[in-house]
Amino acid sequence: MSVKTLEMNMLNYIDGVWTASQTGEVINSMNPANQSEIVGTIQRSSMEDLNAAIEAAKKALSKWKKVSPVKRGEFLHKAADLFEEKADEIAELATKEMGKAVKETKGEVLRGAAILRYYAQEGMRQMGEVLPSVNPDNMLYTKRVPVGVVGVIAPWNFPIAIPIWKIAPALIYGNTIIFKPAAETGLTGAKIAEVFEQAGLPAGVLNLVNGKGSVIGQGLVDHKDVNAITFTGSNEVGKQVASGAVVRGAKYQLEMGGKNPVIVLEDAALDHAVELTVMGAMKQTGQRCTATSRAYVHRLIYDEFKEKVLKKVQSLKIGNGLKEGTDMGPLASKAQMDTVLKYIEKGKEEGAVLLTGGNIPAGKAFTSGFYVEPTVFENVTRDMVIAREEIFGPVLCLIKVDSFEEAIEQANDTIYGLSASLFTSDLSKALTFVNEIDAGLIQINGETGGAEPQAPFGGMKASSSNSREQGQAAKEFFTSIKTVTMTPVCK
Ligand code: UN1
Repeated sequence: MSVKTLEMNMLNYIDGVWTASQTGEVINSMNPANQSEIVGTIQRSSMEDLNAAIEAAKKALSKWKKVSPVKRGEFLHKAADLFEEKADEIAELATKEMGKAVKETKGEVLRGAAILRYYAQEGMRQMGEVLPSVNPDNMLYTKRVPVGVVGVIAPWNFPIAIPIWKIAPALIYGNTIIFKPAAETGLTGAKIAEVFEQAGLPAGVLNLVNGKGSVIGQGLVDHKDVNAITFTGSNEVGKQVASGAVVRGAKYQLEMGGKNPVIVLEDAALDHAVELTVMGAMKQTGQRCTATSRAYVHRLIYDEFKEKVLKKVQSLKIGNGLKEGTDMGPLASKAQMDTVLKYIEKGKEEGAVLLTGGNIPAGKAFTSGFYVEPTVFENVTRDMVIAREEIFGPVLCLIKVDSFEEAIEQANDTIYGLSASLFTSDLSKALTFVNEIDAGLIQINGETGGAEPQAPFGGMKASSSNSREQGQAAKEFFTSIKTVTMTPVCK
């Protein structure tokens, strides 16, 4: 197979300068829709590169934290304008790097712009509070200050929106950043850094390095001058980030896996529930920590729901994400495809019934990429691996239940607690669900995925480090509080 390299070679961005890595080595970014295409190259950063980036961020901090938050907001607005202008170009690049449909990557760029605008305005809002003191003459107040140098470790599944939802609050609250995108989407990561450069961000405020999580990510976690680490990725890596950060007393924030359930009751608007369950499971080829993974469906409507789900799933158009009309692109990498196929085999082995999908789709166009059919299982029991582990692929499990109570009990029987949906028209059941379900993100008649910039995002149990991102919640992570007491004394 002849391999075609597109002309894109992105460098590291350190202290306002685009530089080649001291290793002299690059990493190829492959197109998962077409293995014969190298999208471009990124740098394999060395520890020296990383140290230089951290040094630059440390040096830039003393000035950046003194810039008025209102002024910092102007940089964010400018970056938002640029992301909107370049939405098509960046979306196309991200789709080439990780495969999802271009309507989704474009949605991400626009979401990124919305996040930037939200945090730009944040620069005009409260950064502390005045409190009453035991001494009525005292001035007792809090002042929020930056945590300092922040390491941003971002995943490949949302290569634009997730970096921005970490970078935007970090910037507005006065921190400086070392950004390490996932190696699979390093070119998109570099484009993000380029946009901030074009927005006029001072040198050293945002730095970019590339490489393996186990080397560069771990290096960031372990470095004495990195005050906080924000991470989105797997639970396995999240644990390493947390233990490294704890050892040296750094602040950390983890967003990790999910095994998100929907419950469909007999009084649900069925077509709506079908549509959102299928999209929740298959959008982005299931590569979302918020993806719908288990559907608990009331016995009375189970057969009808199943039939409609299968019809919808079988109508999904699989293909190159760049093509108009594609619903589901390839998985992001060979490793991801192998993992998903392994889970499908495991499901069959353990006795779940495969209703549709389960294979690499037939045809040359598909074998040259990392495609897997949208897959639905039934007769899935709670002890099966496919009911317990996060698959991160287009696999949905249908589970018949006798009651709402049984559905909640089974839905909660997981180590995860990110998102959960209930489809019903019964208000009291909706209220019970909100009280009883163990999830940080709850939807009534909505899809398990999705997030709005102004609302806290994150999970319970093993899905997060009990922290939340976005909205006002981001302030907790990206600032530290000084409590100030001013006592008047008469001379
Ligand atoms: C969404 O569902 O739109 O990695 C956001 C993830 C999550 C973000 C999901 N941290 O899939």
